[in-house]
Amino acid sequence: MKTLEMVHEYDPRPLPCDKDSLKESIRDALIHIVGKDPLTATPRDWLHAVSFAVRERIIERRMYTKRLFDQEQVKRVYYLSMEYLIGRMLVNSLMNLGFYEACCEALEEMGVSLHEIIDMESDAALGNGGLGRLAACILDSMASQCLPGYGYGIRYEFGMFHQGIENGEQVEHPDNWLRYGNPWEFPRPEKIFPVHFYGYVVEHRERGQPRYHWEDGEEVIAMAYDYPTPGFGNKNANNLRLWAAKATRDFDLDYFNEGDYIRAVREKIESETISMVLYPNDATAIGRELRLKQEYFFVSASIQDILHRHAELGYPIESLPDKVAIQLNDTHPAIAIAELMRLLVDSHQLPWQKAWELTRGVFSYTNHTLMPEALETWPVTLMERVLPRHMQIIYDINFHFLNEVRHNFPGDNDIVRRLSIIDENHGRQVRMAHLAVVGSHMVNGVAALHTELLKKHLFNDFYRLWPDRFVNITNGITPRLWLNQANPALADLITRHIGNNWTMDLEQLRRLEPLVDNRDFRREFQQVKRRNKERLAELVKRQMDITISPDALFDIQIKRIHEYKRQLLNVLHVITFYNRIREGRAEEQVSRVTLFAGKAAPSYTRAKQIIRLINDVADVVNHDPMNPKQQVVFLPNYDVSTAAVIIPAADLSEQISTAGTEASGTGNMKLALNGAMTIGTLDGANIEIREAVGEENIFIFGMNAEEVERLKREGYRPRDFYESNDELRRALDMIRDGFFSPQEPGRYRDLVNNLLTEDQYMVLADYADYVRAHEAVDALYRDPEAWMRKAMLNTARMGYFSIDRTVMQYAQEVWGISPEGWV
Ligand code: 26V
Repeated sequence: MKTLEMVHEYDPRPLPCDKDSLKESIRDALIHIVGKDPLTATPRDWLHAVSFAVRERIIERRMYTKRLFDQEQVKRVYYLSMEYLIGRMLVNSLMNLGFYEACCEALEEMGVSLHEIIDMESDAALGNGGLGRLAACILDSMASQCLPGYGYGIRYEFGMFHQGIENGEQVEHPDNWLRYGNPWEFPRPEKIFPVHFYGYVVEHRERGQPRYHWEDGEEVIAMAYDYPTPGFGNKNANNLRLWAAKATRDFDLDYFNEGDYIRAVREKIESETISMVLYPNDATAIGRELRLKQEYFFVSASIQDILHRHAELGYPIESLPDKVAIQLNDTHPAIAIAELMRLLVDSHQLPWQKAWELTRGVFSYTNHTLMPEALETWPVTLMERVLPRHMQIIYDINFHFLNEVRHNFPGDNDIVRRLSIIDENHGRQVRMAHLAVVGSHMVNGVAALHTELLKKHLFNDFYRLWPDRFVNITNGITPRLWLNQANPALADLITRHIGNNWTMDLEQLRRLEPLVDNRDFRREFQQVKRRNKERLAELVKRQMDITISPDALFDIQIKRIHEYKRQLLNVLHVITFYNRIREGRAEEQVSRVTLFAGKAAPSYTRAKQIIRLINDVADVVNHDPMNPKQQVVFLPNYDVSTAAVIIPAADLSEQISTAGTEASGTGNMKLALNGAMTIGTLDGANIEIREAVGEENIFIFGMNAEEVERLKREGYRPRDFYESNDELRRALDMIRDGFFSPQEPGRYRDLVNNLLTEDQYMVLADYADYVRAHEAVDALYRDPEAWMRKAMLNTARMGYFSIDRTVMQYAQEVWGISPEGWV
């Protein structure tokens, strides 16, 4: 590790971070940047002033970090992702920089409460769910571990929609997160790259060689916005660069000579729509032209930027894989493979084989889902129209690739058809996952089971061809946000007993294990959970005017609403529990609050129905005077900030997807780390969580992935389960016959009929064992001491799931980079 060195007379003398210096910076920012009188400034003015004072200190670090990386000629890794679910930045920055306390005091002396202004900041919600949050955790880890890692993405004008609930139903509102300006970003009007669409390709010969020119069509300008990201407890800051689309006319001096002025303005607006809105994970998004343009837009700008930096640092193009690694976060940026080939072959005029060797040396690809409907394909006709040169290059890549396949599997035409990048069976489609595998030197799944299933099913042919290309790198979460920030009371308790090294070395938590036998520690642990439950109860009261009791067991399912995640299974248990109470068969059962939160894709009708059902059931259950033991809550607008309040308050974590469907899950890790017990299937990372915490400290139920496969193969008949289980039949009949929707008795008829006839995710098959597992939960919860011991062991044994372990694995096994940074 190096120490900071000033070489230029104008170099920033690192700004002091004590209370008085912060006070001065905040005051200056309020007056000179925000432009407000301290006497009349609003809470948002103060928020912006503090943010400016903090970012001054971050950008200095960024400057020195960049200098160091340049000087040491390090290899950099670029993370290409359509999504970053960052959340709020002020507290995160203050904590990573280590002056949260100082800032709190500085503001207090100025008559402002940090706590009151924190909530004014809008979440940066530039992602859908797990994949986007993983990208944000990875950025935090790279900066904290001094790895030269850069994020590239899109600066969406509108992020993930805001979810409202009206009459029990989801309504979507636009997320205008930039409305009040964004103090965290540095616009870089000089960092611009042209991005080309449409047009056609002209072939000509140059010294006997064919050369290709992509001509005509449209051009959009990608302009950079930089978000410097500070590491935790060090002096490093990396960079997240988000691209916004700007009309070329803005950079065109002839603009004012335009004849058709109105048309010119319309074209400007059209080109700027490219970065307007984040697509929800929605079946209707698939195959949309604007989405393809978004993908190519940010990929093209990023690759140009990367090559530009490489050249500026004086490196020859042949050394690209020695200086650059590019990680593809799912297939969304996979067109980067064709784009790099295009630039190497057409602009740098490298021979195809050389260009291909460099390209494969640079790229690696992470798969995040096995769900067939989520796998990206693009109609060849669309690709030909929008990106004609890329389509040619994809054909060429495929030509060379299929020759290799034929060589390895002589005479096997079937495997050629299955492996081809072009799917000929569904009206000629480009399979982006195939392009990603062929163009990468490493492909990884995100949990052990997921990687095994990739090798066995989705990528089986590829695995037979190139077994060494496949690795598993199990996901992780950042302890800085998900324990230190979200759960200050627990963080403090832990630090008092084992010191604070756990924030950067989560395996340290193992040292808590002996403390499970310490009665005082157990009591303190329990008090922390209690306080966190009170904090959540206050939020529920404030937002929904529902009073929930912190004495009850908090049973939590928070994630995107999707059939495979089986919120319906949870609802069936809620109804079963309700029926037992009504029949006086529930003396043994503990009081429960079942809390759901999550968004449904706007066009995913069934998922929206599930939200409505949860709210209908909540309405009945919560208003039944004969039911003091049970409450159901659907908390609207789940996002990073609400997750940080819910997770520390959870007793029970619902991870109940059909085995073989959830690639990993990361909410499962956040909840267990915060001392919630998991009720879950043997799916995704749940399997590894069970290994880590011990099978006696987790409630596993239902079929495993093999059993699911077998039942599907042998013919699944959900009605058999319905007919042979009285409680299940009763619950389903109540939903179907309008018990929870008396105003509209037929509301859920189709939903239930679908469960009885198809039940794609085998809810009914797992129901009985799920109810049994919940009985075991109840039995344990009745013994608070025993429960607390197990909950504590969950916290103590979750060290493996630190994102720092994940990122170090990528660094060593995939990227070939090592730490380099300031102390
Ligand atoms: C996308 C779509 C789009 C079309 C409709 C259905 C559908 C279903 C799922 C998805 C998810 C796409 C990728 C994704 O977000 N995967 C998540 O990645 C997390 C980080 O690796 C992982 O923990 C989650 O298990 C995985 O679902």
